[in-house]
Parts: sequence; C-alpha cells; structure tokens
Amino acid sequence: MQATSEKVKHGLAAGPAALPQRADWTIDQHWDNYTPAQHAVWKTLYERQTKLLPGLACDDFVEGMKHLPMSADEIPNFEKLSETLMRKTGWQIVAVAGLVPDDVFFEHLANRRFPAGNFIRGANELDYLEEPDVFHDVFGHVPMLMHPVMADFIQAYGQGGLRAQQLGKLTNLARVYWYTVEFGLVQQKDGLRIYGAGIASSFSESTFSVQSDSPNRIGFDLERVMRTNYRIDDFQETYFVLDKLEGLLALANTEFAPYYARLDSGPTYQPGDVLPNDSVPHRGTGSYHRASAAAAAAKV
Ligand code: HBI
Ligand code: FE
Repeated sequence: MQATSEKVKHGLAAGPAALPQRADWTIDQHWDNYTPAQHAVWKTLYERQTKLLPGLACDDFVEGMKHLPMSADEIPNFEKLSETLMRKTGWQIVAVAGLVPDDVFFEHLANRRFPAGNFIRGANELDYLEEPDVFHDVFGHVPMLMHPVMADFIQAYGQGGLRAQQLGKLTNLARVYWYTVEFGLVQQKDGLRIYGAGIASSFSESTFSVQSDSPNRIGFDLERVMRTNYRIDDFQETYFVLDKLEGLLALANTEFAPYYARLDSGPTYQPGDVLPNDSVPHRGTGSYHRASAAAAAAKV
C-alpha cells in the first residue's frame, strides 16, 4: 500500500486495546526505550525527506525545522522539542499511544498541546501508516507549529472542534483540517509549496502533490472545502491552495455559525469534483486515480 502512507490513520477510531492510563490519554514518551533499530527507521525517513523537501516544502516549514532540536541521529525527545516550541509559539508536544477520541484531541489542541504518537513504523513498512506515528506527528507537524499563524490556527481548530461536535458539524470542520493542516498547499512567490503535514511526511505524496499533472489544485474556499469529501486511502485527488499562509489567520477568526447554517442544505462534493465557480490554478488529468481504480478492478 505504497501511496497511502499518511492517510488511513486520521479516519480511524482508537481501538479497544488503547485504554487510557490518564484521563487526557497522554503517556510518557519513554524516550530511553527506543531501540537502535527504531532510531535507524527515524534516520532513514528523516534523511529521505530532508533531501526531498527543498523546493517542495514552503519556506516556513524549512525555517521551523532549522530551529528545532531535531536531527537524523535519533527520534526527538518531546520535552526538548516542547522547550523550543514553548519559547517560540507557546506549544508543547505530549505523547499518546495512537489516535485519541476527537474530544480529547480537541481539548489538547485548544490548550496548545499537540498529541504525538510515541511509536514509530517498522523498517519494512516505511510508507504505510495505520495511525499517525512519531515521524508523521513530529517531522510533519512540529515545524509548522513554530509558525505563529499555524500555532493559532490549530488552537482555534481545537476550540472550534468542541463546538462543531455539539452542533453535529464535525465532519465539515474536519474537512477544513484535512485540506489545510494535513494536505494544504500554499502559493509562494517562487512556486507552489507544501505546508500540510500529511504531505510533508510522505515521500511519494510530496512530489505528487506539487509536481504531478494528475491532481486538481484549486484555490481555497471555506464553504467549498467544508462540502468536500476527502480520500483517506490514497493520494488526494484535489489539493486546496492558499494564496499565503496568513490566510489561516483569517480562517481562525472566522465565525463558523453562518457556514454551518448554510451546510444544513446544499450539495456535498466528491474528492475529484471541479466546480464552475472554483478558481483552478491546475485542472488535474486524473490519470493517477484512474489507473489505481483500473488496477483495483482488475484484481477482483
Ligand atoms: N488523535 N493522536 C491523534 N492524532 C490525530 O491527528 C487525531 C486524533 N484523534 C482524532 C483526529 N485526529 C481527527 O479525527 C479530528 O481532527 C477530527
Ligand atoms: Fe496529522
């Protein structure tokens, strides 16, 4: 399942084995327990991705990375990351065993605590993830948490998530998170760039999202995104593009109630849809997903 890397995860509920020790589902990172083999997996992923990302990831991602106590040598220590983050944007990294329930997740984000999986994928499954591991959560998310705009946006998402849940609109809000924090692209002066963690931590999707002719790249529009399903099992068919990262600031300060009211009626869009009113910097050929679908059909 090569291409699916960073997806399947966020769609899954925490399994019954994952009973919490603490009410907030945090655990100790147990940094000392990582084996040399686990540090080696981190190193493989880290080196592969840092080689790939220049020219693909946005400047703010690269800048955030530069100032963090993170290197190829070992899986980062969450306490050290938190010291740096706390000084810069007031965030902390807390360890969790895997996906945590939505309300627990939101409560952490609302308090500027980012829950990160403390485990790492196996050496034999570098591109496959069932739940977000330490490489996705730390390499993918933490550099952007060094950016004040992303720092505020994710906190606002946590606050908004609790409200959306009460209003029965979590599906719509989760699409915003998906198409920004996880799979967002931004138009930089010198080209299209990645800021989403799901892309930045995925080897194959980093090039696919920015360079392939196959996916649509559509200007970000809040209501449009709230109405659009996403794929959790493969590359996205559509990426939504911000003019600039500061667009997230406006989004964090947007009153969502009128949007939610409109969402009570009207259409839901499919991942590959392109609409008459979309601003479309790139209309995808769809070739990749057509070929995947054909291959899947041939197997049956
Ligand atoms: N738990 N650890 C963890 N990480 C996530 O990204 C996560 C989660 N629980 C719920 C969740 N994401 C999403 O389904 C919500 O954003 C809706
Ligand atoms: Fe994530």
